[in-house]
Amino acid sequence: MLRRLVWIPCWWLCVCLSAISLPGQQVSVLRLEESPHAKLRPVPVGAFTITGGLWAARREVNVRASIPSLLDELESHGILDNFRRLSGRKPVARRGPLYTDSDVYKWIEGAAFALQSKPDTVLKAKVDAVIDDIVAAQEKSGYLNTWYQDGREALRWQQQHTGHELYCLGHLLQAALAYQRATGDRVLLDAGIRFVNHILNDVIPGGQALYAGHPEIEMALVELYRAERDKRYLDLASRILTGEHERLKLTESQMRYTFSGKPFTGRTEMEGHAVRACYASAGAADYYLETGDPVYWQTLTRLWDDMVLRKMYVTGGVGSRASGEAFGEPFELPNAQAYTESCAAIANMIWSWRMLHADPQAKYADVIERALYNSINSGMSLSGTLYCYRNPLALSGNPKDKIRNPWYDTTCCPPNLQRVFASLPAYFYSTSAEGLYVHHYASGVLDWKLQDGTRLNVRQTTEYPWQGKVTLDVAPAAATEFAVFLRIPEWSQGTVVRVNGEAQTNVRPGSYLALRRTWKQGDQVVAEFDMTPRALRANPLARENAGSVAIQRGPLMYALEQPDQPLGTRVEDVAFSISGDPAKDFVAHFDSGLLGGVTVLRHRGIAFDRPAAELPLYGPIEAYPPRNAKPVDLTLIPYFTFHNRGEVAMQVWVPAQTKSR
Ligand code: FUB
Ligand code: ZN
Repeated sequence: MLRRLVWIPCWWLCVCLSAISLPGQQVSVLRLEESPHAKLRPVPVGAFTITGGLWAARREVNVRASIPSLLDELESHGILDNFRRLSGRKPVARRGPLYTDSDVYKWIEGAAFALQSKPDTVLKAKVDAVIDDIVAAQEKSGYLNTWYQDGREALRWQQQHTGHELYCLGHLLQAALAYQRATGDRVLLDAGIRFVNHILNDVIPGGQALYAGHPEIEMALVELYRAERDKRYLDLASRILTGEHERLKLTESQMRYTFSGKPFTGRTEMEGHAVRACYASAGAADYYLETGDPVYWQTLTRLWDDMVLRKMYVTGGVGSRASGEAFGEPFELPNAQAYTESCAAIANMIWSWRMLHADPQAKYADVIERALYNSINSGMSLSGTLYCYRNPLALSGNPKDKIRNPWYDTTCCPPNLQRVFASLPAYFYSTSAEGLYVHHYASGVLDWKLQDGTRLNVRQTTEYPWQGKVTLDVAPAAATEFAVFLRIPEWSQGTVVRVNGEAQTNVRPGSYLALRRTWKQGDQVVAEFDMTPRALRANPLARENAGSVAIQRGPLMYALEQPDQPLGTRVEDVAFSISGDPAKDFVAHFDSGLLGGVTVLRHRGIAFDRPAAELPLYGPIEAYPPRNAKPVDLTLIPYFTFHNRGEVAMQVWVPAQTKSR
């Protein structure tokens, strides 16, 4: 036997080893290998190992604390029992709103991405048990939804405006694909396909029109099409994106709010429920990546511009209005009242990610970075067990503003945050026919291949986002000519890039710098991004921000939070004092003992002697004499860490006075 083994040729060993490597190391979050209109292909989650820094810490907390504790919450709130009840495993009443199945699916998806990075038998066993409960609840027909089974059959497909049937199915499919890619196990995927086939074979032929009252299914169906190469799934996505409003008699306001029901290509502005609108747009972008329909692209770019130029917060959050969790009018961007649901920032990110793969422009990655580091990052506490549903840009410190909680009756955000953190390595690099795109920066090792099959190892070493220096050791298996496209963030106004010590030209903020050469082992790129803090103003039409500035350093937005200020100084009674030299105005200092280790900004500002709260609500001009001000040393923390020390006052936009020089 031993003698026989010795004869196994090396190439055969390689084939065997690649066959037993995990599927998650081969397929990304989006499988764009055969998508005709994708200019980029993302790398698999397992191809990039983040080894240190901010994201390594956040991802570790996600796996160690967040994913297990949310499973406990889903259990204790009866959300898993909703499945067991249908299979007869547990005789209990159904609990929670009608879309709770989706939260279980998103939890599975997050766990699946974690398994794509690192096999974990304990976690896998938990997921397998949950999947077993889910599949046991599925009807023979393929239908699967714990709200509309066992008593509500007659209501199926009759309440699509609010019913979330397709939404839950979409999350089921995404979870199933991620789990199949992590483990090779198709049990959940086959259950999802049975449900889709039931719609195709029974529901539609039965005369039922379809309507995504909450978009999500579109993305999932396109990804299912990519995985299974069954054109019916792409066509079903098209049917939903086109809408069947005449047959369903939907009202205009229903279609505006849900961003569904009528042709996507007729849309001209981001409106209605923010998560719905961005999920629909992400699904439409997926559809474009497969079809190249130019009208879809025109619509997508118009909508994306509407969001980014007029309706997005400086934190990357979207959806200003609590009423309807909706987009507001252009420039309607209140700070304390900002709704900015975590899911909406995530939806912005996943939509922008699809746009980037259709058209590799740095502006899409810049928006992803803004949302990821700020409005998404804030959504999960440093402990990993508390979550923001809303991510406002100002808080008064009122104890009733308990913005971080372990559980919400509508618990969409926690598992959504988990799946983003767990899948994050996939968002750092993509390949193109020309080479490698580097979108984001974190210490870690990429072990992947160029599109011509050349193995490629890239080691990033950096303290980003605390420091601006990034070193990339680029090592293809053999010397190969290709381009490394390095994203120069729009905020980095003075970037220096060197390749093997040689300074590069044409380094423009907000673009990809193409470094074309024959790359070989030992080659090194060093980028020095400009981390000078920037005082940002807002468009005058964003009226609440008039006279104020928000401070950004690198990708991070900063905030004043009460505990960091000198005793007796209230954040609502201070102003920044801007000299015009931001490096001197805001001095960066890494504080390893604060909030898990963050770079703070120190600023010599001014504090007003008379609290604004004591001034009259209204009065003649004379009632508001200039307040006396004295210098005060203020400290700003990264926005994403707000409220990790209780319900305290916090502010991103701060009044600014210009110092005469
Ligand atoms: O409707 C399901 C989820 O609940 C939405 O995505 C969130 O915005 C919340 O409304
Ligand atoms: Zn949410």
